[in-house]
Amino acid sequence: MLPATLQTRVVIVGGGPSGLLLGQLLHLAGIDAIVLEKKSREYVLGRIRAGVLERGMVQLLEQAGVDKRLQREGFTHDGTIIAFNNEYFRVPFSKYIDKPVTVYGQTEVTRDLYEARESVGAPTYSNAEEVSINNADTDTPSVTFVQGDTRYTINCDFVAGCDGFHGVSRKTIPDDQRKEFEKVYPFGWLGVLSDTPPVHEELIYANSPRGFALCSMRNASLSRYYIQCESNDDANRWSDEDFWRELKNRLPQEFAEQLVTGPSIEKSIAPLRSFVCEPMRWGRLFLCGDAAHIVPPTGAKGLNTAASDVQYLYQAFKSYYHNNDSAGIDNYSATALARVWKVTRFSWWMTTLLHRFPGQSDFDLRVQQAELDFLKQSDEAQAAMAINYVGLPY
Ligand code: RFL
Ligand code: PHB
Repeated sequence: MLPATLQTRVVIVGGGPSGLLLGQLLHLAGIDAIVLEKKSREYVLGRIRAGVLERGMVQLLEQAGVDKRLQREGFTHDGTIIAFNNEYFRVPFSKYIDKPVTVYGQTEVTRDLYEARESVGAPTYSNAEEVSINNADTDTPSVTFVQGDTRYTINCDFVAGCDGFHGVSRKTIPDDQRKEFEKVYPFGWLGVLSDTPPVHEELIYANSPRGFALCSMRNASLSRYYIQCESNDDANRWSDEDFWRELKNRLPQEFAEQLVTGPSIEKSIAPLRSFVCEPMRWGRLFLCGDAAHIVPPTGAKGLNTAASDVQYLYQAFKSYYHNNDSAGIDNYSATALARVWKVTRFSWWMTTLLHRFPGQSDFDLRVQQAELDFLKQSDEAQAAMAINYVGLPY
């Protein structure tokens, strides 16, 4: 194994959307950073995940200079449909807040960020193995990793842990110095991507007696649908035909009749959990995105919350390097967590409102129905949903 030593300001562990966005913003601010990604670029770009971007995230992508395709190809939505049994109503975001959301896939955001990073020649090491963060509680942290037959050591000022829920960053914080909060939901989401036009121009979140369903999209001819399933279900057990039948059974008849079906391009199951790690900083290591927190996808907050962390951390590094001011760094964890918990509450609320829970009593069902009725009738309840859905400010 050949040894090699590198030097940079910030090592970013993880080349998902948080790591790449932070890297691009730091690059534009003249702050050197190296991104380390465990997988290949093709693998990262093969993952189908989030599809709805808050205004704050779109502005951040604009700031990073990676919004051209998004502005061209993204769809602006200023409302969403909530369905219950065979009825539905619309929550018009624009009645309550002057901010829409943008429908544009995480896969495309990640592709745009990789291309931007490549075009400025910023260093990214893919297939980085055995990544280890060392001495993060001192003023001289370093990160080691293996790529091919070379073992690299990067000496740096700071480490940004953007390596997702299963990464090494969070686990680098000693057990007795972090507290983890977790709620696992007793179901998962079976998702299908299909080359078919979306059933409706806006998203449909449906609570039906057979469980939750969501109709989303990527563009005018690419749809993304989800249905609630058992946590331990296997996507291969579901034929396309079974999936479409089940989805139709969970939608109001008017939409079920309009649904265009076709072969699935991708089919996978995601577990649902809420998870928060406190604090989000240990010495010179800062956790960002899924490395620090997970939300259930109801409400589309995972990617967007990763983006708000990135914004706080980027501002903190900028103040530190440009103005010799470490207040942002010192306050990062508290500032990010204050927003993370509000988003955690909102995602938990939407999940609880729209899913059928195993063992749900008749009482629980009536309360759920009453809450949906209240949301349908109350401007105040819709306003609370709208301001959270389009994104709390940061
Ligand atoms: P990511 O996207 O997980 O990226 C982390 C990156 O770090 C790499 N990595 C390492 N790199 C170096 N060294 C190591 N030791 C490493 N260990 C891991 C990984 O390969 C990966 O490339 O986290 P990031 O950047 O914080 O972004 C967060 C978002 O990806 C996430 O919040 C959302 O995608 C969550 N999520 C969804 N959110 C939504 O809003 N709507 C959705 O429909 C939705 N679907 C999903 C999802 C997350 C899923 N996961 C994590 C299983 C569906 C799935 C399946
Ligand atoms: C998606 O399009 O993948 C999507 C949209 C909204 C959600 C979750 C996922 O709440």
